[in-house]
Formats: sequence, C-alpha cells, structure tokens
Amino acid sequence: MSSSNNNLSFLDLGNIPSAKNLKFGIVVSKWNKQITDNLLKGCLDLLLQKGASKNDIEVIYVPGSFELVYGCKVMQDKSFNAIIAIGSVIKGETKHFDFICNSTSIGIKDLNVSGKSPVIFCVLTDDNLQQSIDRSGGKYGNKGTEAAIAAIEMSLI
Ligand code: DLZ
Repeated sequence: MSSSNNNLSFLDLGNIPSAKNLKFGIVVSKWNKQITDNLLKGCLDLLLQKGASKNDIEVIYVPGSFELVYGCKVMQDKSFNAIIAIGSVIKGETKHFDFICNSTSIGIKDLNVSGKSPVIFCVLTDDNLQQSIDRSGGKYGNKGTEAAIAAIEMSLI
C-alpha cells in the first residue's frame, strides 16, 4: 500500500467538495506529538480552505493512539458530520506496535459500523520516525490533508 501511488495531497483543491456548514470533530493523540501536530495542521488547513468555519471544528486530545477509539466514541455522541482520528504509531522493539495498531484500527472500524457519524482513520503506522515525517508534511505529502478530504466526502454521503 504505497503512499507514492495515492498521494491525495497533490489533488486539485477545486475538485474537492465544499466543507461550508459542515461540522467536524478531530481527536488527536499526543504520542509522537511533533508528527500528530503536523497531521492536525494539514487537516485544519484543508478544512478551512474548503470553507469550514473554525467554530464548526472541535479538537480534543487523548494520551495515545490506543485512546483514540474512546475519544471518537465520545465525539460520536455530538452532532458532527464526520470525525477524524489522528495518531502516529512508530514501531519499537516490542509487540506494543501491533497491539496498538490492531486495536485502534479495529476499534475505529467498529465505530463506523455502529456509530451515527463516520470516523476517518488518520493514524500513521510506520517503521521509523523518518517515514512518519515523510507522511506528515514531508515528501509524501500530509496524510492529515487526505483525511480532511475523506471527512468532507464522507459527510456528504
Ligand atoms: C505505549 C505506547 C507506545 C510504546 N508507543 C506508542 C506509539 O508509537 N504511538 C502512540 O500513539 N501511542 C503509543 N503508546 C501509548 C498508547 O497508545 C497508550 O496511550 C498507552 O498504552 C496507555 O493506554
């Protein structure tokens, strides 16, 4: 699944639907904060560029990616058109990476199956810090921007 083959960050902004009058909840993991801050920036920039109002975007923080599911569940009880989960998991020497990635992705999938608003998966799952830098405003664009586009599109379904 190569980012270089599907780098939505280079898409023409004119082809993306308007975000005017749409409401977004964004849940951000504080783990690897330099990465998640950049993902959040890419996400907010795109939503605002496409006409979303700052007043219609709520950002909350959770300690790590494992807590994203609970944060998104809380956000699903409010009336957002879409929710975006932002995290960065970087492989270490233990199996922690697998547990966090599996539980976070399955948890967010479950919220999409059962909840009333779509949850966008903006969680980088990289082998090393450089890969994360490359995908959070580096040479492979910003996955936060791509998540914002997905959130707009899912809001309109
Ligand atoms: C514990 C942990 C580790 C080792 N690595 C990461 C990581 O790379 N990215 C991330 O978002 N969170 C990590 N965490 C923290 C867990 O997500 C979680 O916050 C703690 O296990 C507490 O439940």
